Amino acid sequence: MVATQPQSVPTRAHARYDVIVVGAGFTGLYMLHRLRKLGLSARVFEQGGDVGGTWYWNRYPGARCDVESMQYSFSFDEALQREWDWSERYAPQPEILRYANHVADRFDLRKDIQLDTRVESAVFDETSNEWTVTTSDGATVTAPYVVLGTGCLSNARVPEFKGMGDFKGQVYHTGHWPHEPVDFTGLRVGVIGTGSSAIQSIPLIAEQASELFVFQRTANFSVPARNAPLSAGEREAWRKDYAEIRRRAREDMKNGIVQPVPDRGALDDPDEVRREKYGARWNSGGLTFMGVYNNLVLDQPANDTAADFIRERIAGIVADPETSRLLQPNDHPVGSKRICVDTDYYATFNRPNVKLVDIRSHPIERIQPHAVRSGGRDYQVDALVLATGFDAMTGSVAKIDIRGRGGRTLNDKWAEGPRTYLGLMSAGFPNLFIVTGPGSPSVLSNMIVSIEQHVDWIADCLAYMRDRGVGSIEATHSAEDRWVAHVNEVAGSTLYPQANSWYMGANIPGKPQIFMPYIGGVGVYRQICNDVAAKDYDGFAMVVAARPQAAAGG
Ligand code: NA7
Repeated sequence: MVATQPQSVPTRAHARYDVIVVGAGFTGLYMLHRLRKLGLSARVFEQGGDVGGTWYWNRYPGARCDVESMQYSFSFDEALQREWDWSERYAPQPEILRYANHVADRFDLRKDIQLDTRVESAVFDETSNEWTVTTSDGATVTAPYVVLGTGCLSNARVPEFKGMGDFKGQVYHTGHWPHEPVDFTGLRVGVIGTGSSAIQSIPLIAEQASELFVFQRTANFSVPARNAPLSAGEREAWRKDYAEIRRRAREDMKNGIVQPVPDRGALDDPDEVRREKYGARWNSGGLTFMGVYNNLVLDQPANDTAADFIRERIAGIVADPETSRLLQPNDHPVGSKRICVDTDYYATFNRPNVKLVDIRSHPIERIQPHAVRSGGRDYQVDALVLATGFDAMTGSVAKIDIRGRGGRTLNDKWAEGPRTYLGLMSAGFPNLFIVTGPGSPSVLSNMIVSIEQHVDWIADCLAYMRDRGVGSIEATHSAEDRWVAHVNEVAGSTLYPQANSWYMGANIPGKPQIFMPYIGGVGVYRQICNDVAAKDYDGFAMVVAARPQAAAGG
């Protein structure tokens, strides 16, 4: 493990800060750094035992980022990006966690971060324009501003299988993995779920387990990562042009990942050319597969060409015809859920110790003390891995009792689905900022690009308010209505809403089904946010403070 630094000091009861930040993932770390630069006092509360957010929790075997390390890293500090050497094309989780720790130490952030502390409630006082935040250690702190950096994929979801409590073996969730390595050698293992976490971990678990049963409800599209060590020369090649690469990621790319920009749609090329292009991307590996053509998530016939290509590749890899058929996704357009990036996932099903169980046709009936029962058959297992995902984007926010104007809770306001203006604020909840929230590009993008943009926007906004003696900022209902309509309109013009994905909240029973992230692209979105700021925060209501605010800094 990584953290060897002294842990943070507990908060004084009734302490007061300029800003309270929830979460010490990449958002919390950079936000704190920016707030310090503004001379503001801040306290970060983190429920985990160390910094790193999603990379602190997701320690399952094979966990790594699906965005290349040279792009999935902070750009705000020139020396940091020149000095940190990523070892592989796609950094594994322990290395990303080391990086988060390095950032915390390098910028001396730890002294304002309180670990092992959950924020339980945040209540806005309309008279003082302040938030009162209570934490799991019983402390109460106040601040004019709260920033939610709670992450989009940090609230692990455990489905309720009948009989779960009777299971006698160990149960692991990929998003809540133990800190010690787990050894499956000689064990019969069941993995439930075939999303990205499962697809990354299954090949490694299969190498250890005596028998591995993979319980699949929905097949996913996955492309090879082609992961490899990064040489010093390759790192230097990136760095030679880093400023321009970062600029392009921020401004020119839809998803914040620099890649060749397609100049045509899939049907503009003859079949052989198309196959050649898909083949080249398949061979170079990674998420940019979806960037071969400019209409793959817009046009069904175009999408079919890419989906068919991947299905053919699966058929070419997996020997058993029935397993191959089951592994070929057929119920959603490719890319309408983030495609997975794998190392030997499909080939793993050629191993004699690995069996795919179709729980779409035969749902899991119950968990037995030593087995998973599906289709009337007991699959004997000694350990269970739940790769069943997250209550994404809103789950971690929903766990906090947030009360805004008139005592209304955010959960009540969002009962029919999250509503925000720019993903940054929700009307009725003044001075509460959300980073990479619903209504922003968020999970559709390179998260670090999006985090930096949000944090910078919020920091600039706080400086603007301080300079003008403004005590509160709040999204107006009309601006929020217009933004929600725009987010839905853009989503509706694509194939994304056709998938039952966690983008839609479809994986959580009872969760309203609304397409949460903004598909317009990070470049367009950044421009919109900049324009709003340039027009004196158009769509936000600002109220001049009755008395000087503590956020005036010092
Ligand atoms: P995902 O992508 O939400 O995958 C969860 C998987 O678990 C998926 O295959 C689900 O099947 C399956 N699942 C969930 N609940 C059940 C129940 N009740 N029964 C059977 N199967 C179930 O989460 P991941 O952690 O893999 O990835 C999350 C993101 O992290 C990923 O998109 C990357 O951006 C990084 P379903 O599809 O719902 O039929």
